[in-house]
Order: sequence, then structure tokens, then C-alpha cells
Amino acid sequence: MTHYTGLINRYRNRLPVGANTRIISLNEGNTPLIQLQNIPRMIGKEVDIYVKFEGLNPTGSFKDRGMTMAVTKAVEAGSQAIICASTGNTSASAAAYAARAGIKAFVLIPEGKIALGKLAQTLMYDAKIIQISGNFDRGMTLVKEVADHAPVTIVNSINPFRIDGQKTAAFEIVDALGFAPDYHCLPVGNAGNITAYWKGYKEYATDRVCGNRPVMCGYQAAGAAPFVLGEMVDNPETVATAIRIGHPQSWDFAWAAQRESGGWFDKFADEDILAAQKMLSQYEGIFCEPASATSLAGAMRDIKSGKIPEGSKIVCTLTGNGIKDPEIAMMQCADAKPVTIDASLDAVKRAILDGL
Ligand code: AN7
Repeated sequence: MTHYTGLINRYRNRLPVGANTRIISLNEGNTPLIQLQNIPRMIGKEVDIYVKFEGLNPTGSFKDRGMTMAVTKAVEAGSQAIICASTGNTSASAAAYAARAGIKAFVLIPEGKIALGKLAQTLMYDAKIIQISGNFDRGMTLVKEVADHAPVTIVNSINPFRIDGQKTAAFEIVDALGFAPDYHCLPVGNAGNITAYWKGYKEYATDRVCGNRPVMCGYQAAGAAPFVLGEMVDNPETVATAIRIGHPQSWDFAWAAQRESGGWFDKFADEDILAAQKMLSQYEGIFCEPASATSLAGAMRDIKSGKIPEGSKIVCTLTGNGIKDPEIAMMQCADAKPVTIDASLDAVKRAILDGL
């Protein structure tokens, strides 16, 4: 058993790094693929649902897969600073990998619209945080403009190395199962991840590592659903702040993934997203962030309706860790406040009997 040292080393022959490239890694990737046991029974259909729990990456989201590549290549090219716009997870990841590399990270975030844990992380990793009175899409525009005027490397998913890193999640799924799933469900915001998964699945199928490719199902929040509406959204709104994005950068790539795989996009009310997040926690012991639960909300709806038929093998990507957004969790559980009792044996006994 050799020590796992991150996804670049694991998939080195499929990534654009050389023998002498200095790898900037936090041992990201290698995340668990967990088969759901209780929720399929509750749905009442014969399906295998697996979740790829990307919340267990070093900074708690799938962004680390892309960031190890993007920062490795930025450093290789001599860059001293990276920059991104972010709804929170990209900023945390960029900040961590910049710290690891010993370079500077600048992050543009929409003021008041990123989850508390993501802000705390980004502060701890010591990035230069620039809050703007505008949303992610505005931040993205500004980042693209400023990169022409300052010595900074953009590490948003318009950076192709991000996509290369993130495609390894598809490799891991096929390597774990021995085949590609029939359906791959994931949340879609800026659309880098659906682009990356499709690239990974296609690459493995082309090289005959597996014989099949999944149908790609992209799910969005109803208030931020440009792919469902077929046009950009100027004022996106959703409780799932990670995917509060109206002008996705990987627009054409995501449509290609949908078309080539025979897949579809759909949208979900905030209540449905939060209900799926709670179900995963309550019935499977898996705590993901709200945006991530959109994948399960989608899978459940499409399994129930028969759009995803019985007998299917389904993978849902859980893109980020629930601990990142404690405020939403506390709001969801507002009616389940901890009981407070005397510190006595009797009182504890009574509390247990009451709770059984
Ligand atoms: C938890 O951090 O865009 O469709 O700036 O954090 O590849 O954008 C986050 C996106 C899904 C959507 N789930 O992925 C950012 C950012 C979580 C996310 C998405 C994001 P893409």
C-alpha cells in the first residue's frame, strides 16, 4: 500500500504535467463513493444510487480537484498570484492552494452572499478578499477584465487546467465501479463541473477503460436556472448560494454534454433542495451543502417519474460539505433545538426515555 499523494500523481498519465513539474497538492481526490441504503427504499423503486462525496476534499468541495491542477500550472508558468470570482468554494480552494504554493490569492466574492464557513476558511488561508456589491456574474466579468491589466492568473473554471483536474472524479467513479453509471446527476452553476465529468467519461470510453458513458443530468435552483430557461438570468436568487449564478461561463460545453449524452436540465425550488439536504443527513448520515443536494433532489424526482428507469445505476455528485453552511443547517433545524436539563443522572435518564 503506497501513500496516496493526490489526484495528479494518481492520474499523471492523463494530465498535462511533466516529470519535473512541482505538484501543488493537498492530497485531494480519492473521495468516497457511497451507495445509499435507505433513500432508495423510501422512493420505492429498484435503483442503485451512489453519491460521490466531494465534501471530503481538503477544503470541503470538489473545487480542490481543479485547483491542484490550476495552481500547479500557474506556479510552473512563474505566476506569483492567482485570482478568481467565487460564490465561496472556489475562493476557499484557491486560497488554500495559494498558501500551499507560497503565492498570493485574490478572491472576488458577492458581499453577504457566501456561506459563513467558506468565508472563515478563506480568511484563515489568508487570501486577499475583495467583496463586491454585485453578484458572482459581475465578479466574473471584473476578474476577466482585470487579468488583462495585472499580473494574476485566473483560476476560475474558464482556466482549462481546472477542467482537467476535475475530470478525475469521473475516472475515480469508473475505477471504483468497474463501469460508468447509467445516469450521472449533478448541480450546475457555472457549468465547469458538468463539462469536466463529461470530458472524463468520454476520455475513458474512448480509451476503452469502460464500455459505456452516462446520461448527464444537470440540476439547477429555480431562481438561477439559465440552462432550463435556455437563456442567461440577470438576477439569480437561491438559498443555495454556491449555485447563485445566472451567466454560466461553460455554457456551450454544458450544452454539448447534455446533447452528446442524451441528458437534460431541470430546476428545483429552494424547498425541494433543502428537503433533499435534510433527507441525506437524516436517513443516510451524509451532510452536504444545499447546492450539492440539488443532485439528489433531481435524481429522486426523475426516478419517481420513471424518466430514470428502474434497474438504473445512478451517481449523484455531492459537491460540497454541509459544515460550510452552518446558518442554513441551523435554520433547517430551528424546531429541533437541543433540550437543556439539570446535570443530574435522573434528568439525563428522563431525557433518554422521552427521546426513545
Ligand atoms: C457546492 O465557488 O462557482 O457548475 O465560485 O460550490 O462547476 O460551477 C461554485 C460552484 C455546485 C456548481 N456545488 O458547479 C464558486 C462556484 C457547489 C459549488 C457548484 C458549485 P459548477
